[in-house]
Amino acid sequence: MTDLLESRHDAGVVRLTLNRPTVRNALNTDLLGALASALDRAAQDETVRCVVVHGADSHFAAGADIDELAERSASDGPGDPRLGHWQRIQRFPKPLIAAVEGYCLGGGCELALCADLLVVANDAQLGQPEIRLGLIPGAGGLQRLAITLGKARTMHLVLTGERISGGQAYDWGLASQCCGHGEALDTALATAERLAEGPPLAQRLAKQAVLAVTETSQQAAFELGRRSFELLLSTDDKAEGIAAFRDKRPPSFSGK
Ligand code: CO8
Repeated sequence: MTDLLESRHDAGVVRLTLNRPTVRNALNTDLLGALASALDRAAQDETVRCVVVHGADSHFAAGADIDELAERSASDGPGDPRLGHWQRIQRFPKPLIAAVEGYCLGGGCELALCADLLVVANDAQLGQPEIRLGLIPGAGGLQRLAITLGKARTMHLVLTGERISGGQAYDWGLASQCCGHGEALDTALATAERLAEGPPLAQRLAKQAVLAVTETSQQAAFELGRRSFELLLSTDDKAEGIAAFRDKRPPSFSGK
């Protein structure tokens, strides 16, 4: 089965479906690479004006693939292909909308936060549970949360790993639209259709200008977060966190 489904919703809108439903659409290297390549193609194709990304089977994505994460260590470093895939996703220059139902966790939440517009079902569940694996968010999610939510709420989310509902994410300013259960994709596609009729050059520059205010000036913080994530990949606590997830038991962390 293909991990990423790609279709034209209408003339100017591409729909990308994360499609690993048996693992709640967890983002493995192949899926991330396919997503990055699809966005590269959409960026080059003048007929594409807007992209909507969502998950199959009523969930967005439950994070990085924990089986792959178990094998990663600090020595993978900048040569790790996943890093390049994330960078290509984050550099997509046209409007990108994430339509979120169900679980939107860890790297899945980080992917949703990369989108320019986030449409959430009110009962979706968003969170950064990496701390329970002895890790931190490594793809810019921590920084994007801090920029939008400020210190107190971001600390709470990343230190406890607790989830918030889609309704809460909307109330806190993380999401641009909130809708009922099962309505996120249609709501996102309707917004995408409107964007596809807009002026592409002005949209591209508007996106750049907003990111310049909210993200570009924070590059040192993004870089520190990425390096901290890489360091944590080789700790005993990460190994214990992942073992505990697999054994379906609470972890016992040693601080090493
Ligand atoms: N990776 C791999 N497999 C997963 C993942 C995942 N992230 N999430 C769920 N699965 C698998 C489960 O192992 C299970 O498999 P099996 O059927 O073989 O036992 C199957 O999906 C269904 O899962 P559950 O039985 O647990 O289903 P529930 O509905 O009870 O729970 C949850 C769903 C809440 C999503 C639960 O599975 C869960 O907590 N998953 C882990 C969530 C998590 O910790 N995510 C963070 C991962 S770390 C991360 O994302 C770091 C990103 C770093 C980016 C770095 C860029 C450089």
